[in-house]
Parts: sequence; C-alpha cells; structure tokens
Amino acid sequence: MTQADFVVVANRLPVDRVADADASGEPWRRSPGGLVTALEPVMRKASGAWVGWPGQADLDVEPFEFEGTFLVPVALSAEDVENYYEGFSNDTIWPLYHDVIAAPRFKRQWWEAYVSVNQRFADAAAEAAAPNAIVWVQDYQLQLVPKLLREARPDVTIGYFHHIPFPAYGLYSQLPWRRQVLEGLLGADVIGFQRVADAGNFARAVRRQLRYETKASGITVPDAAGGTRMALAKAFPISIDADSYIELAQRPEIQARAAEIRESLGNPKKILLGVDRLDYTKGIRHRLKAFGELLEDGHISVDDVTLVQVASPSRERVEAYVQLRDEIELTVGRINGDYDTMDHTAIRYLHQAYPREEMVALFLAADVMLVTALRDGMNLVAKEYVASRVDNRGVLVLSEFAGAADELGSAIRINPHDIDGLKDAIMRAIEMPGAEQGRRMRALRRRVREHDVEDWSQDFLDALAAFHNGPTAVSS
Ligand code: GDG
Repeated sequence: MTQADFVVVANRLPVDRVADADASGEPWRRSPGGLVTALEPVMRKASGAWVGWPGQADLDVEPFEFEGTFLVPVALSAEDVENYYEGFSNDTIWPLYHDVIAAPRFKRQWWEAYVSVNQRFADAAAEAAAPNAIVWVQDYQLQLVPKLLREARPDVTIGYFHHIPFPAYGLYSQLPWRRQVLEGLLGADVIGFQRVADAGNFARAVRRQLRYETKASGITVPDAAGGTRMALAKAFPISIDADSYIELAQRPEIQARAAEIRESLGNPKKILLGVDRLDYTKGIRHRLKAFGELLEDGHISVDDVTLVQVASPSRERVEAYVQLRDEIELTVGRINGDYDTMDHTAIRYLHQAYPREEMVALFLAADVMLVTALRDGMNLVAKEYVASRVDNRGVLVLSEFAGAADELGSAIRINPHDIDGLKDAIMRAIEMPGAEQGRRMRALRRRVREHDVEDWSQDFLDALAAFHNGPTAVSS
C-alpha cells in the first residue's frame, strides 16, 4: 500500500458517497463542513493521505485517490456508529466538553466501542504513514489515537488538534475514563487547542490526574524507555480560507442573489441572520427568545425586521438533537403565528443545508449576524460572515463563549444567557450608524485576513516540525 509523509486522521473522510453517481460516474463528492473547509488548502499543497470513515455504516471500500489526496477509508458497522460515534463521541464527550449544556451519558459499552474504533483508526494510520512521517490527528472522536499510534510507530511525529473546547477540571473530572483520555492525547508531540483557556484546562487536568510536570506550554511525559519526553499543549486558533469568501462575495451574480433574497423577504429594513448546525451548543433557543421578546415589547416590528435562521440538519439520531429540533420548531411556529402578516414573516426558518455560494449571498444580505453560542470551540461562521462583507458593512453580535471572541474584539460581545443584554445588543446592532459599522467591520476583516486557515495550519505544522527535527529544537 502507498505510504505518505504527511497523514491526516479524522473521523470523516473529506468526501461523501454520491447516491446516484453523476454523468461523470464519480461516486464521491467533496463534503462541506468545518474541518474539511479548514484542511482543504493544506491537503491540496501537501498531497498526503487522509484516514477516515466514509460516512455510511458498513461501507467497506479500498483506499483510493481523490483530487490528489490518497484516501484511506476506515469501515464502521452500524453498531460502531451507534456506540462510538453517536454514543461516546456525541452523547458523552460533546456535551461534557461543552460545559454540560446537555447531560453527558456515561455508558461502559460506548467507551469499549470508542477504544476499539480508535485502535482501528490508529492501525490504519500506522499503515498509511511512511517512515518518519508527520501524522496530524483531528478532534475529539480520536483522542486515544495519538497514544495508540505512538505505540505502533515510535518513529512518526504526531500532532493532535482539538476543535471543541476542553472543559474546566471540575467538569472534566466527571469522566469515568479521564486518565485514559489524557494519556491518549499525551501520545502526541503537539496538542493544539482553540483558546489559551482550553490549553490551560488541559494542563490542569494533566497535573491533577497524572501528576506530570507542566511548565508554560510544555508537559513532561514518561516515555516507553523509562525516561521522559516533552509534549507541547498550546492554543492554535483555527481560521478560514478568507480569500475564497472574498472572491465569492465579489462575484456580481452572488451580489445579485443577495439583493434577490432581500426582495423575496419583502425588503425589510433590517435582516438578522443565524447560521448553525442544529446543535444545543449554538444558543439558537436563546436567540429566538430574545427576538420574540423584542417583537412582543414592540421594539421591532415584522414590517421592518426579519430573522433568517438556517439550522442545518445534524446528528439526527441522537435523542438530545431530536428534542432540540422539536423545541426550536415549536418556538418558531409560535412566534410566526403571533406576529406574521400576509406580507411579512418574523422568522424565515430553514432546516436545510445550502451551497457555499448561497451562504455568502445570505451573509451579504444580512445586516446583523447573530452568533449566540453557549459554548463553541471557535465558530467559523462568525469569521465567514466577516470575510464576506467586502462592503465593510454589517454588524457581528458574538458570544463571549465562542473561541472567536478572543480574536474578534470589534464585534458586539454578548453573554447569551443574559436575555436582556442580548436584546440590547440586537437593538444596538440594528440601530448602528454606517460609520461605526465600517470602523468595526474593517478591524474584524483585518484580523480574519491576517490570520487565515493557512496561517493556522502553518503555525501548527511548524510547531510539529520542530519536534520532527528533534525535541531540543523545541522551545516552550
Ligand atoms: C466544530 C466546532 C469549530 C453550516 N451550515 C451550512 C454550512 N455550514 C458550515 C459553516 C462553517 C461550518 O459548516 C460550521 O463550522 P462552525 O465552526 O461554525 O461549527 P461546528 O460545525 O460546530 O465545528 C467549532 C470548528 O469545528 C472548526 O474547528 O470552529 O467550534 O464546534 O464553515 O459555514 N455550509 C454550507 N451549507 C450549510 O447549510 N455550505
């Protein structure tokens, strides 16, 4: 089998299986979504290998090449999907790491599946990696892979990036397998987090649980030979391919589509926008509550203001998500029932996924972007909105609980739990004069352009390369 010098290991391959292959007969299509979007430019340059699940249960396919990347599928049975993916990853780790917004469920059977599936990913990575390769493991579904891979392949340099928050010790310590997970992550040479606070929470958990020494970003980890090695745990905030959003936003047909969207909503004075996976971490209910109260108080009217909420379908077989969808749709139905007129709607709710072009048209049409996450590793949507505003107009309302708040200081910052504060912030955004919008938007855009996804991956890979060249080259 082909071996690569650079290997990405992620839960999902960067492609989706096409149900009816199109005229070209191509059975795979590049998939949308945060991680794929983030790594696309890196993979294009590196021509490496990508190990991941092809996205359908029981789909067992041989490794193949797709647009210059060697893809190595890891097959998951329906039972694996239920226990490792929907269970341990999305019903234990996801809620626990997002500050227990929903109750995490601790099931031993899910943990066992997580261990065995992580082993299969590590085996596949060990096979795909050339001697002394660099392997970059992605995210919370694969926290045990760094250790398992190091055991099999002590020659490779291992990086791990954690896309979601790492919780405070008081919450993390609830996890029955807290030591095993920390040891799994510490198999990596470099462990990257979104925020400085996440890296700090991780280091504290390591000190409390494993009693390893930590100093600045360095952690002293016992090695297999009875000595020690250094691991680096540090913030590497992820970003977006800003230029591709700028390019889309400058296209005349996309600007025309933005005008058409405004028109089809009845040309309201102000359009507010929310774009999220339908997830309880995103604060969609808090946003709807604030918006509903503003209508009720008479501060805004449906003749002037419309909220467009895109809630793309997500994790539809996990119970907490089924319930959330019901609650949101009940709330939207009530608000629209109470306030819609024949000509205007309060909330245009879309439980659908759209092509990127349509998203950019929506960003351009929206006067106010609402990012009200209760907890979010970064939130790429906030950065995509900013990058798309080539006209230097529009207002970003941004939760302080999203990682993006550390960088986007010129947004209107909110605490989504404070509904009155959120209502005030929405009113301020609606009423913000053009000159202030321009000042803030220019500062936001500068930051996103200066730190794009290529800088993110370059910073991370530079830190890894320092290990590759020998731990003495690494400064913490
Ligand atoms: C995780 C972390 C972290 C959404 N709906 C559509 C669509 N999207 C795209 C967005 C954005 C991506 O999906 C979502 O990224 P986010 O960062 O907002 O959130 P998560 O999915 O929760 O991602 C997060 C991220 O990983 C990266 O590290 O920032 O904190 O939770 O790119 O635009 N794209 C299209 N149609 C849709 O309907 N085309």
